[in-house]
Amino acid sequence: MRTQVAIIGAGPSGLLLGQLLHKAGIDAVILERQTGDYVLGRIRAGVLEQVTIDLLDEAGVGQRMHQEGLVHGGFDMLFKGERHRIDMNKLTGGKNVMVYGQTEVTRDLMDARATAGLTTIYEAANVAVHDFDSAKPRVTYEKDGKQHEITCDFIAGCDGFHGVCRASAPRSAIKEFEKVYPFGWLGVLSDTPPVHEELIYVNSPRGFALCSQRSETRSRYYLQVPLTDKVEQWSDQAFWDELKLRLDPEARAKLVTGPSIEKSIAPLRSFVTEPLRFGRMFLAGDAGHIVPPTGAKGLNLAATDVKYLSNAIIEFYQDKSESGIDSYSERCLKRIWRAERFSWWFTSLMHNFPENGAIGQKLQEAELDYIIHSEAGARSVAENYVGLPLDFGH
Ligand code: RFL
Ligand code: PHB
Repeated sequence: MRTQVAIIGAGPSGLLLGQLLHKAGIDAVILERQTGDYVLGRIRAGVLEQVTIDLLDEAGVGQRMHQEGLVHGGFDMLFKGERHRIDMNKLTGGKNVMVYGQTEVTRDLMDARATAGLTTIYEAANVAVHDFDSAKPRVTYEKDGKQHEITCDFIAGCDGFHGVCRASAPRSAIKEFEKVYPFGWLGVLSDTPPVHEELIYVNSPRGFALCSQRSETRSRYYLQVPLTDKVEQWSDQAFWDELKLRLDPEARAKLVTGPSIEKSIAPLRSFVTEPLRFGRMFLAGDAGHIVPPTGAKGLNLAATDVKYLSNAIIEFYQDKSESGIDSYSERCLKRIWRAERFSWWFTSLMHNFPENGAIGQKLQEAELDYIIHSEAGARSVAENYVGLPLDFGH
């Protein structure tokens, strides 16, 4: 088989790239290790920045998001038992975020791809990338017990943190920066009304908690837990009991509990690969970087990587120019490091680090107190949370 761009991974990065290239008349094939249902079953991100919303519109898949997504102009920070609102909309001159699940974004992109009759090969085993140092890269894979080969002009590594593309880059050409946090997030999805109309980020001496949502009838909650905890140890009752202990009295009284429809533990990590280009192979999304989820930046960063990458590839074919692909890595990394910085900072501010002792908790509370009382402090949080403009710093 021959295509212009072989995309590895049918998560949000790969699907969005496929859609943007299709809109520009560029042919792409997507190879995915899992089934479509498996990809849709992964409950992950919930908050979209304006740049992501705009991109989904540009890709022609924004209709349901605008109907069903919830626009949020602020969120609460809870510390020392009291809640304080960060009015993002006011602090950023009118910017908001949209609460719309990654599952729904993925579903919309999958539907658009199916409607356009585009090729996604699910359950592709042993995907391997070859010759990306030349002008004729190849991808091989197995499907139904047979070996297949795709020749292409470019390979897009949209295959997440555990993918094959980054792992295939020459070790001498790659630099990796990593920080692993000493805790994880235990997440529960439940068909119960959210405890509050906006998100609540909680700093408590018992550990971080987050009250999020997917709709007016579906809630998503998270608890900071030790990395050694196993999800089987956490009954629904134990989860709700612990969440209540981390909330303020009003939220505790209002919280509606119910059976979990999904429960999982995710480790927290900051990770960046440099560069993001290896000849004719590019990394985008979680394949190139990971942020801890506290700042809600992972999916949004994936979307901006894909915007830069699709622009670069379109420029290559339409204008016969390599300047976009030459600057891809550097442009992306600037935005990535800004989001890494914010996500690491917000994670450090909100979580309990037992090794920092009682003074660690006091210093966090003093910083939170400063943020809510200083317009400059609150604005800094707000402008990062809604997402820095694409041309920031230029
Ligand atoms: P994905 O979603 O991991 O998709 C990669 C795809 O590649 C496939 N794959 C392969 N296919 C073929 N051959 C191989 N060898 C392959 N290896 C892997 C995989 O099966 C998969 O389908 O990466 P992508 O597309 O870059 O998307 C990134 C986002 O998923 C991720 O950044 C976000 O979910 C992060 N995140 C959040 N981001 C936000 O912007 N806002 C949030 O509110 C937010 N909350 C979260 C999050 C991530 C979380 N977890 C579980 C890590 C909350 C959580 C709990
Ligand atoms: C979510 O709803 O899954 C979510 C929201 C905000 C975050 C992380 C996750 O910061």
